[in-house]
Amino acid sequence: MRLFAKGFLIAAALCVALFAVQGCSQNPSTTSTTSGTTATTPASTTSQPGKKLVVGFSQIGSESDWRRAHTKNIQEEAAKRGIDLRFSDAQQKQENQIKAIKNFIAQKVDAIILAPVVETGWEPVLRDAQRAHIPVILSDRGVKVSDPNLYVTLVGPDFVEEGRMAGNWLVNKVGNKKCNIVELQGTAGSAPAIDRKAGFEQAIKSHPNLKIIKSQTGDFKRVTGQQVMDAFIASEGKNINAVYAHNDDMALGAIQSLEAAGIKPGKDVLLVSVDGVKAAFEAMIAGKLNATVECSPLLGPALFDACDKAVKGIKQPKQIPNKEQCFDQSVAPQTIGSRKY
Ligand code: GYE
Repeated sequence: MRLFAKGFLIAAALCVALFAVQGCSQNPSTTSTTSGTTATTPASTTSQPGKKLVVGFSQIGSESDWRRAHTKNIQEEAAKRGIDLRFSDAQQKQENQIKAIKNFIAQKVDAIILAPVVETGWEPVLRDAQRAHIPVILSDRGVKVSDPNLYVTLVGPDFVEEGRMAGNWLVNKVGNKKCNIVELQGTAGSAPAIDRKAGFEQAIKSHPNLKIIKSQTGDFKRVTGQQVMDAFIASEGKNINAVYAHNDDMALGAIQSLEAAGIKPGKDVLLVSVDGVKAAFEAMIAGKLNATVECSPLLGPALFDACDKAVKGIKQPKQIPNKEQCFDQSVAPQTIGSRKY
């Protein structure tokens, strides 16, 4: 009897030790921004050692440098962690994203990462995933749903704050001078387009010398940004003092448009945008873009940490943000070397 009890104790101690080791190795890069209770939640079968985590990733498309860096980062991080990533490019269409999610459900993936092109219209397919007990983690953009339990968490920044930072930069730059602004909006109905507009408007609200005189979508793309800017110049001409673009690609398109019209970007017309991609830093160094608000696309590690936790049933906050800042021409030369996207 005594021998049996001793044996049992040793076995139990071994189990505890093994569990502790596994717990560390399965979760190698938990970010400081995530929080949750770990102690009592049982691990699901999908988190067993040796079994590859299968994650479906519904990407919007490849509309911008930001998006391409985002895809690359997620694919590289999946490879690093030995995750079986099923990648689907929706070419900007929500219907393709819905199809992709249905496919992932049929494949019985462990988790789904969704970068939703627009905010609305997701309820039915998210309900399908919920019924199949597949957790959905949102990347960068938010959705509007009546039931917050339809997704686990949103790994992404505060777009309103980004818009505010861009607006504050312009307010400081122009001081008391009159400033007619044209706005190049992101994809209609997308969270960053809606929120970056709102944040910017908040920042300029109490400064009547700054006014948005034209605002139209350029779909987050360089060529569309250029075309819309051509139209702005055709109707407003020299009336334009500044361009606010919801992303760098559209600002870069606007720069080409201004130059073609014989207007000096960065000098005759100020330009401020969002993302902080390498090409924006190059444009700042060339004196053509004045400022950009950083929005990091390097979300892979935080997204897969969130997937890991979700399959283990660990509670997570509803949003996992990342820290951002505004860069202008004065810091671009010494900063460009350390930019990672
Ligand atoms: O700013 C833009 C991209 O959702 C944060 O999408 C993302 C935005 C990013 O196309 O360049």
